[in-house]
Amino acid sequence: MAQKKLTKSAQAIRDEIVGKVARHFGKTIEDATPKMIYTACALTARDQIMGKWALSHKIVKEEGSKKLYYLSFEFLMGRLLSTNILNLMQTADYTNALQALGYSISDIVELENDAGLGNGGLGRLAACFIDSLTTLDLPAYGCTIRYEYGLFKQKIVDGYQTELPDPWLEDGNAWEIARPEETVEVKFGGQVYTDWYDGRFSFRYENSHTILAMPYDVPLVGYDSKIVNKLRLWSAKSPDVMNMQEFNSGNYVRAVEERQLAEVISKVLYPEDNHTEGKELRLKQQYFLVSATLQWILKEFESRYGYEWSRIPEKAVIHINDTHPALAIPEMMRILLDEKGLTWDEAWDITTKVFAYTNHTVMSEALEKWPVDLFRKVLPRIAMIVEEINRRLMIYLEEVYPNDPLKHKYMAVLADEKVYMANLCLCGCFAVNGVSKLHTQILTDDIFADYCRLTPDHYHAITNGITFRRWIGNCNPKLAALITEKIGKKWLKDSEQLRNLIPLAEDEGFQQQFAQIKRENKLALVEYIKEHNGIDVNPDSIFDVQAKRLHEYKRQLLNILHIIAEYNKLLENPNLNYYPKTYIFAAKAAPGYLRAKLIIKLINSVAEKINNDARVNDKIKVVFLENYGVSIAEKLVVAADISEQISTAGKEASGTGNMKFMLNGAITIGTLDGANVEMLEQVGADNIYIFGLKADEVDARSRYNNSDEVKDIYSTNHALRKALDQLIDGTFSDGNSQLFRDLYQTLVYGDYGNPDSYMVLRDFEDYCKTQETLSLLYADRKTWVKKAIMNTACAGFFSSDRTIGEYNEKIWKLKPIQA
Ligand code: 26W
Repeated sequence: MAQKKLTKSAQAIRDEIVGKVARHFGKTIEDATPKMIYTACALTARDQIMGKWALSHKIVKEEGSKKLYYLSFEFLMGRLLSTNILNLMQTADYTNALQALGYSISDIVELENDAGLGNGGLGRLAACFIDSLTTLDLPAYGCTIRYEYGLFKQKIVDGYQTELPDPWLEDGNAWEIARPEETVEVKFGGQVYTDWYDGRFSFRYENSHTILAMPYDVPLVGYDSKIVNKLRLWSAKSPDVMNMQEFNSGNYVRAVEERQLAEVISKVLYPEDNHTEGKELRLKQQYFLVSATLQWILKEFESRYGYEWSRIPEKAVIHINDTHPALAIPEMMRILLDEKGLTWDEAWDITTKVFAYTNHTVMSEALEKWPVDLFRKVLPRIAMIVEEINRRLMIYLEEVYPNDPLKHKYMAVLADEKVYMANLCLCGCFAVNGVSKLHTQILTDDIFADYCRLTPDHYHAITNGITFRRWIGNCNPKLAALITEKIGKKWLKDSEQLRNLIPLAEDEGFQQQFAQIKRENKLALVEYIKEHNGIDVNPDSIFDVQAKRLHEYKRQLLNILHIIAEYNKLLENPNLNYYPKTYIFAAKAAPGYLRAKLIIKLINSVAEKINNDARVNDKIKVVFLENYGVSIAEKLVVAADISEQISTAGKEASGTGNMKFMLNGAITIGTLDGANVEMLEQVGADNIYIFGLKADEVDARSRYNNSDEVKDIYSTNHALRKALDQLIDGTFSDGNSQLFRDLYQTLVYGDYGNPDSYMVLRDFEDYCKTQETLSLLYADRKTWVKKAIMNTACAGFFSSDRTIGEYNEKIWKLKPIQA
């Protein structure tokens, strides 16, 4: 291929890459491996970011800016090279420089391991937020654990999910900078003694066990921004290289064992999502992150403002991303009381002005509660502080809600020997928010209602968002370029400008270009599926995608039961006029969530049967893509025609995948749940397909046993009944009638006598009808494409820049840096 003449800036980048390969690896370009080229690219981008960083640091310091510390156990960053290059606005230069060296940028960026430090929505949201914060020039630090192993890799073996470790740091991490000089000590266990000293109580810890927390910083650039922020990742280290006493007495294994035990704290991310189990190691992780982070925050503060502790809320705001980092509240109290010598009232006054909390789920099994005994053993001083917070809370509650012991118990931080983390946040934070309008309404009217009545102005609804730089700019470059060609380039930073596309929805030329890009993206996915699953997929079939964690409330079961019914229908009517359809699933299940894993097996078994049945082969295909994560999401959202957002209404706090599909022109089939409600508001009822029970209808049904209603549906809806019966007649399990019996059982009879708790049967008929409407619509290509364009055009509201703007206005009150 003839090479383009390089621009000056592309030449400079090419020379930088060549230089890095030489200096870092001692190789010429000809001898370098592609992985070396990747690392060299990352290092050149990092150099530029570092240059900006020093400057930005100076400005933040000079301006004395208030800073946000966003504490989260998960930051699902994905790959960084291409988004960093995009944010530096150098995509074209890197593309051309690499091409001149004989490489394609898309191959090179694929060599980076995903930073998979998260389970799902909550972790990816944190990553989108940090991009928007930086893009908006707001000073912020993300704080998390440097897990040596991210979320497990999923491998499908014989249709079953198996889990493999994710050693993402194995080849090194070009983006991080170790900061050993900022290491702090975190103490666990031991005993607490009180002394009367200098006219006041003081607390002494004895026999506690020290673990070192060493930070690694990843600098972050925003899109066309002035500031460089950072993600701080804490890694656990043992203070002792090895125990020399053991070593000298010949116990070589024991000598290093202790060290390993210490370091296990930052070894692996817990793979549970929407479920908590109360494991000691998890509690240690929680305290490790918050203690290290708070020590750092207060040290920074002290070095600038001395002992003026009451000014902390002026200079820092600390965000607690779900309850997992809630121990930051008692830890702040501990440091202010025991180390800085403040009184309880002084310390509490500061603490309750610094912390803000976001709730991300209403699923009761996800609400954290810890046995207080475990607290007393692992965190004895924190246990004392929590007890005191609770004692004072009870006095206050008796004043505001007199003679109501049940309510007091429900609102307690400590009750029945358990620590209730959400209540700790509600009584210790100055702001609380839900992640969509509907979700916030459920919080304020229902599960947090009694707290909300006390300080209603603390409660906010802030609908989630996604960063458009990654979720269209980077993953759908052709569509991004087409949009820029039509409405100018400002939309990547000013997302409401996408509305300027609305008139183009009627423009035939634009429709064709839009449809052509979707087709090209589908072709790329077809190739990926062929390579990874060995399945031939028709690019002209409807791509119907459900990609998200596997959970009963997300109802992959509803989707697969409908597919089974479609399959049956086609077998019964071979001449049916049927628009070809490809159903694509991608989902990880928590390793201990057996029913979710069984649903994965069912999807794979149904896929196996249908894909190998010549009678329906040109009509339906079912694909399960293994190892879903950020990078696979990037391939799926751009290629989908239909986006499945079919959770039981009231259960999905917001969803953010829904927004990614919408932005890239997929049409949603969904319930009135989470942010779907607001998608409907934005795009209008003509352009989104809503079905099923509403949240209040679901709620009403959850309050009484409705076996009769379920029985009635089972006996009257024949297609559904047949699909259900096929779960236990061996159709999809080589004659084994037991394999999927648990799924049948929970739907038809229920776990505790309450059948169909996620309303799969109740919503089935409406779902099928809506699917049929969509298939008919797809055949009318023009109308479909028009609606698809409308989805992209109306997605502007879902930019995380808007979300961050709202957080800042309502809660954080940070000032964008000026200079
Ligand atoms: C302690 C175990 C655990 C781990 C993770 C419990 C709960 C979680 C998260 C709260 C689960 C989660 O990711 N929730 C999702 O958060 C997204 C971002 O706000 C929302 O869009 C999703 O609807 C919500 O399920």
